[in-house]
Amino acid sequence: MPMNRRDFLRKIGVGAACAFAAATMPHAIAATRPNVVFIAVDDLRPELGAYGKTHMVTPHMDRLAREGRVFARHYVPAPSCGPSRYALLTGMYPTPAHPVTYHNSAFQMYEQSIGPLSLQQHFQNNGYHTTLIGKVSHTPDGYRGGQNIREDREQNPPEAPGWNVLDTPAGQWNDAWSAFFAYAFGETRTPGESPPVEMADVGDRGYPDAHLADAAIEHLVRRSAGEEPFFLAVGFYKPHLPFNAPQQYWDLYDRDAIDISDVDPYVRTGGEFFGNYGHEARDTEDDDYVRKLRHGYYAATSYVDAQIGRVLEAVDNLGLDENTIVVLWGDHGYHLGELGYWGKHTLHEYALRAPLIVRTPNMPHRGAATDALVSTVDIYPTLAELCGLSVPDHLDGTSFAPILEDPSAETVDRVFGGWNGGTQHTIRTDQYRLIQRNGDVQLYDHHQDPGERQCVADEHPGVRARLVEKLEAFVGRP
Ligand SMILES: [Ca+2]
Repeated sequence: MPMNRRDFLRKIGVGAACAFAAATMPHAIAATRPNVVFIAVDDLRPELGAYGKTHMVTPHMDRLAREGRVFARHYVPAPSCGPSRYALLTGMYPTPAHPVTYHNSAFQMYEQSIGPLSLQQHFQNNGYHTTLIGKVSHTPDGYRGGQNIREDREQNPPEAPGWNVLDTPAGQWNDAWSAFFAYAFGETRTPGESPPVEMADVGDRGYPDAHLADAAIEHLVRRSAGEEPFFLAVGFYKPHLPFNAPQQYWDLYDRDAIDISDVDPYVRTGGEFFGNYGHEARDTEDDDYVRKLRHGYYAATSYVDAQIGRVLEAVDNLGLDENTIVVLWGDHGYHLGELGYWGKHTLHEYALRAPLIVRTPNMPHRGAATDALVSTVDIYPTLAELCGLSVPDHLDGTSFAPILEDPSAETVDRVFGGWNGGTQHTIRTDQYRLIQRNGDVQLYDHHQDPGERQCVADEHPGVRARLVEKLEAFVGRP
């Protein structure tokens, strides 16, 4: 139930004098350009109520979907945090000409001073106040070392330029990397030993994402009283490994009812999943253990959903919703055992398809999803267009603003992806996915086989040749 601004400020403990000042100067009226609240979620599959997955308890993302536009076919350009987020913030596909961009070290392009004008820099240059909270670029606080220790910041500048403020609380975990791999009670991961899931009887602030939401709300209060339009990016950590969440979110699911029929238990691959965590000497041929792993992922998803809900509630209760664009973005998908893989580092649909939900003020056809193909590189030009900024020349993407007006519109007919230092590439069209890897070509027909279980490259030589040509033109571009 929405409340008025003054009551909301009182509820969250903003003092009366400050509340009065803020209440008399609502930003939504002062600004002519829309604000942007960008919410990044780490390793979030499109396994949400909003994506038709009714077994999931994700009421807040589902509400955003009802009020905005769900992109059912949004693809990331690389199946890992660093390159995907680099593509987001530069509006550029990773490129073989700079293979570092196909690794988690992508942000080193800025260290080498060859990174282009970043999304947030473009907004900053156009009078926006820009804030980073949490994992928006690759490290969990946006600083190169990811340490979030004030004394280190001279040695560790931001990974990417253009933030007025970086403000990531680390809570009882003391530094951002420890918070990123948090276990309850201030504990953090011991690589190769800590379990991949944890259920602790703690409140929401027993894990870091609630602290990130607190910081985001605090900044929304502050910015809503300011004169400038703002670009606030908050990057939540869950459901990234370890799949940890307070018990109340585990209790939302009946483990025995969790469907694992699409898990292929006969292979156990996934370097991050099996290399960085201890697995109780049990393996993924054990159905109970597989259900426990999925249960953890679902609990962590519902936990982050609740924190996202708190941020959305603040946007609305502060009266910002009438002049604020909200974007919810997943940095890539995830295999939870499908195709015999646990993790994200493949070029399959499971790894490259990720959530994207956009809500704009005055959006027509609210709640209508779109099947149009879009890529993460399209977000930069879209936000620039919506906010009346110029569209820089270096961008690879195409604005999908027309799809926000009309969910049946289409803006591109193909999207691309790559991985592993630029040695593997993929092209996705309306019907097909083609993957090229070490001279091997795989082709999947999504009209027949949405799970990409049956390679049909030999059955469709014409399609194969046409897509290889398009893909090689993409890979070979300057
Ligand atoms: Ca990620």
